[in-house]
Amino acid sequence: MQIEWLTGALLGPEVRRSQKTLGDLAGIFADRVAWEKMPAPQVVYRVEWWSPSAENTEGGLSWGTTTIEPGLVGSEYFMTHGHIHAKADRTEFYGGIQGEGALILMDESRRTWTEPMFPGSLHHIPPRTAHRVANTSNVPLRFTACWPSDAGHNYEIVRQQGFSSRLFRKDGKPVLVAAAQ
Ligand code: M6P
Ligand code: ZN
Repeated sequence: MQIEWLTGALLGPEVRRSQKTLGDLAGIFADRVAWEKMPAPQVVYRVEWWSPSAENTEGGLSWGTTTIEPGLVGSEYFMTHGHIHAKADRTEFYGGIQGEGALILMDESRRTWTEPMFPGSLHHIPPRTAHRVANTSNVPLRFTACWPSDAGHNYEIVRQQGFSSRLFRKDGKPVLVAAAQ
């Protein structure tokens, strides 16, 4: 296995890849009318990762790099779906590589806050904390991640209840806005 540190790109036969398009992210962005006018096949982000241990292996780790394209749905920045770990006490590291953005975190009481992401930023996602990343720059945002093999992804909470705040561009700058209930 190899990593190209300047981009986070992973190289090797064991690398797995996935992507999420606007169509895959139905219901995730606030402005449904704007989302419907955009091309469903447009890629919002790609993930490449290496899982040397099988999923669910206690004690194992996975390593990944995510690339989020620049863009907006209405005035909301392109972002990852977001999840909380199925094993809720599992934590994770994120590290900014390229571009600028925000790590959006929400705790169990639905308090949401952000941490700025930039090349060299390093983030610890605490237990029981939902997380997603938004690209607030004009270039692809690339970040690396390391998570326990048995963390699992629970997407239901985000799909059903969303985050309590969303990141919109206002006057050219990111602003965290409480979501309509
Ligand atoms: C990071 C890690 C992965 C995650 C990916 C995309 O690389 O946290 O586990 O899958 O981001 O985020 P999401 O699963 O929310 O689409
Ligand atoms: Zn995670």
